[in-house]
Amino acid sequence: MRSYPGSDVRNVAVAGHAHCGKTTLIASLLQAAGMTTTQGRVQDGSAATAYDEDEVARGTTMQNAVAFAEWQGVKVNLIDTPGFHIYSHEARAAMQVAEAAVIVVHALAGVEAVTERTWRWAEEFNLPRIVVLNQMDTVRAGATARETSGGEDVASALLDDLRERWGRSCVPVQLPVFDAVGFRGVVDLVTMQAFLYAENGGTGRGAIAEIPHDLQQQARAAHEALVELVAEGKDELLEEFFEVGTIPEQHLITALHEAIREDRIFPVLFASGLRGVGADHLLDFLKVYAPTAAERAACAGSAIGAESLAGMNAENIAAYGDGAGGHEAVNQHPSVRAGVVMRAVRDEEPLTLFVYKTLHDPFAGRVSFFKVISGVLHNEQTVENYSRGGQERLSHLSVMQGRKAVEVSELHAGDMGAVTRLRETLTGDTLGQRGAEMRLEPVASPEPSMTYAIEPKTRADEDKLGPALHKLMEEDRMLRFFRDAQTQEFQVAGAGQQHIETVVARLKRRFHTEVTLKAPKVPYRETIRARAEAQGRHKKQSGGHGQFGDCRIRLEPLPRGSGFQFASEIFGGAIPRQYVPAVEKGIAETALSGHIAGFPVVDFRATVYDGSYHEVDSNELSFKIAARLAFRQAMEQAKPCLLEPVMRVEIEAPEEYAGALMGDLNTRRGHVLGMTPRGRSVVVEAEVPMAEMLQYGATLTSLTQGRGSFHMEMRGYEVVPTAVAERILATAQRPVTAETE
Ligand SMILES: Nc1nc2c(ncn2[C@@H]2O[C@H](COP(=O)(O)OP(=O)(O)O)[C@@H](O)[C@H]2O)c(=O)[nH]1
Ligand SMILES: [Mg+2]
Repeated sequence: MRSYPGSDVRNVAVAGHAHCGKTTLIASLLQAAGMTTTQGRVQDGSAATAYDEDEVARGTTMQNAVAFAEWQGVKVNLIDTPGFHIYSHEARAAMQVAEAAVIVVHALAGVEAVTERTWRWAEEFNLPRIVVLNQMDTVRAGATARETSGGEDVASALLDDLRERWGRSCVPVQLPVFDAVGFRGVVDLVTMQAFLYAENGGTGRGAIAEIPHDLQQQARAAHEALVELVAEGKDELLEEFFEVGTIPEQHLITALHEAIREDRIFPVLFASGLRGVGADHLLDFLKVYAPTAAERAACAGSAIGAESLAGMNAENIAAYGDGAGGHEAVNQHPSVRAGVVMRAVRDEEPLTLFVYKTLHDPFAGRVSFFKVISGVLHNEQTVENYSRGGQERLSHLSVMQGRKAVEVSELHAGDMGAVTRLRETLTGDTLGQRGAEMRLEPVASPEPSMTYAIEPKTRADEDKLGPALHKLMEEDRMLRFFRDAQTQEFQVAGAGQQHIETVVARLKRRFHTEVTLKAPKVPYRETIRARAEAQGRHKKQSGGHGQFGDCRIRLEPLPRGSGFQFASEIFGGAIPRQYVPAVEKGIAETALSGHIAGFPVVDFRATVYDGSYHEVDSNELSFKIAARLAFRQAMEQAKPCLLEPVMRVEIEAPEEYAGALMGDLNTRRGHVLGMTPRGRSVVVEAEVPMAEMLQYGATLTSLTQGRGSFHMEMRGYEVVPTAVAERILATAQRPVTAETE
C-alpha cells in the first residue's frame, strides 16, 4: 500500500446518536471506494467497524473502531464511534485525533441527545462539523401517508431544526432527490450536478446526471443561498458575486473549504448508508472540503518535567488504591508541570506519536492505535515512550481496516496507524524519538457510575480474573477493578449494568474466566461543610532515634466535583520543604478511608500553614502521622456529611405508562426534569439518587409489561438528606483507627 503525505490524509470522526447508521454508513463508504467487494452489514458482523462479537450480538457499537477508504488519491481515515449514552465518551477521544467530525443524524428521529453531545465535543475541539442526514430512504415511507411530496418536506423540517439548534451556519450543500420509489440521489449545490444511484442499493457509486426538472428552481435558490453565506465577510468574493452574479466554481470551492475549516459553515448532506445512496459523493466531499491532516494547527503538549499528583483526585487514588491485580494503576499518568511544546503536523518535525486506543486481539495480542502527530515513522523503528519511560520497537507497522491489519512501510505526519505487541505502552501515551520529549494530554474519561461485586466461580477463575480484567481495562478506560478494603470482595466499576454485563461476557468468551455478578454498591462519598483548623503532633522517644512531626492544617469545602486539593503556606522553614509532600500524603491517605462512614472524603482543600520539626528526629513518616492526626481532628469540626451519586435517567415507554412511571419516580426521591413525546412513546427525563435505581430494570419491565427502556449515567454527587443518611450510617463501618495514634 502506498504511503500518503499528511496533505492527502483526512481524519474523520463519525459520531451521532445510537442507531442513526454510523457503522452502516462507513460500510457503504468502504464499498464505494472498493475497499470491500460487498457492503458490510452490522447484523452479521460483516461491517468493517463492527467486528466485536459482543457489539454485534447487542447491535451496539461500544468502542471506537477505525477503517480507511483510499479515494482518488487521498486516504480517508474513518473512526466509528459509539452513540449509546454510556459509551459516548469514546467519541470525544476520537475527536482528539480527527480534523473533522461527520455528525450523522437519523432522518426520522432528528437530532437526539447524543447528537447534541457530540456536537458540543466537536465544538470543544474546534472541529469542523459535516452533518449527514442519514437513512433518507426511510423518509418517504413515513411521509407518503400525509402527502406525496413528503421527502422534501421532511428534509426541510430537519434543516429548520438544525438551524434552530446550531445556527444558520448549518447550510445544505446538497438537495435530496426523490422519485416514485424513494430517495434516489443528491444534487451537488456547488457544481450543480445531480448524482443518481441504483434503485435498490448498488455499490454506492452514483451516475452524474442533469438536475431533475422539478428541482431546478429550488436548486438554483439553494445554490445562491450557499454562495451568499460563503461569500459573507469576504469582500473580494462579495464584490465578484454582485458584479458577475455568481462566483466561479473554483473560487467557490476554495472559499467553502476555508469556511468549513474555520467553522463558519457547517455543511449538510444527505445519504442512505444502507442503500449506498450518496456514498461516493460523501467521499468526494470529504476529499475536497474536509481539512487535510496537514492543515491542523500545531498540537500543544507539555515538556516532560517533575511529577506531581495534579489531576489525580482522591477518587482515582481510591479506585486504584488496592487494585487486586497489582498496584500498577493502568490509566494513570504522571502529570507534568512545565513549559508548553508545540508540534506542527509536518514530516520535518521530530517524530511524535499519540496512542488513542488499545485493543486485545486473541491472536495478535495487544494492538496500539496511534496518530503520527509529527515526523515520519518507519517500520521497525525504535521509539521512546515519553509518558512511561522505556523504549518500544514498532514492528509490523500497519493501518487498520476494522480488525484487519494492512502492513505499511512508513506513515507520515497526520496519518494514523497501529502496531502490535508493545510492551508498556497504553492509551493516552505519547511516544517519539529521543531528545524531543513532550506529552500530549489525553482526554479524560468519565468516572464510572456503577460498582458491582463479582465473585469468581472457581479457584482457577480467581487466579485468571486479575490479569484478564487488567487487559480489559487497557482497552476500556472507564472500567475499574479493585478489592473492597473492608469486605475483601472483588469489585468492578463501569458505566452501568449493560457495560458490566458485557465485561462479564468478555471475561468468559475471551479469557475463559467465569464470575457471578452481584448487586451494585452505591459509591457514597464524604465531604465537609465548614472550614476547620487543627494541629497534629506526633512525638515518640524510645531510646535511640525518636520520631517528631508537627503540622497545623486548615480544611475548606470545595464545590462538588473538585476532588482533593492540597496547598502549602509554609514559608521560612517551619516545616522543611522535603516533608511537605509527606503532609499531603498523610492527609490524602487518611481522607480515602473516610471519617464518618468509611467512604473517601472529597471536595475539600487542605492547606498546611504552620508546624515545627526536630533536627534529628523528624522524618517523612513522622510528618505523615502528624498530618493524619491533624486531619482527623479537623474533620471533627468541619461538619462532615455524606454524599450520594445522583443519576441522570432517561426512560422511554409507550405513553399510556407515563403516569405510572412518574408515580414510581416520586417514590424514589426522583426529580422529573421533563417529559417529551417521541412518536407514540414518551421520554421522561429525571434525576434520581443511584441508591434508588439499583434494581430499576426489573421494575421498569413490570411497570410497562416489558415495553420500556432506560439509560442512566452519573450526573454528580449531592448531599444525602439527613433521614436517609442516618440509615446508611447505622450500617456503615467507621474507619479503623490507626495503630500509631
Ligand atoms: N433503512 C435504513 N436502515 C439503516 C440505514 N443505515 C443503518 N440502518 C439500520 O439501522 C440500524 C442501526 O445501524 P448502525 O449502522 O448499527 O447504526 P449506528 O449505531 O449509528 O452505528 C441497523 O439495523 C441498520 O441496518 C439506512 O440508511 N437506511
Ligand atoms: Mg455503530
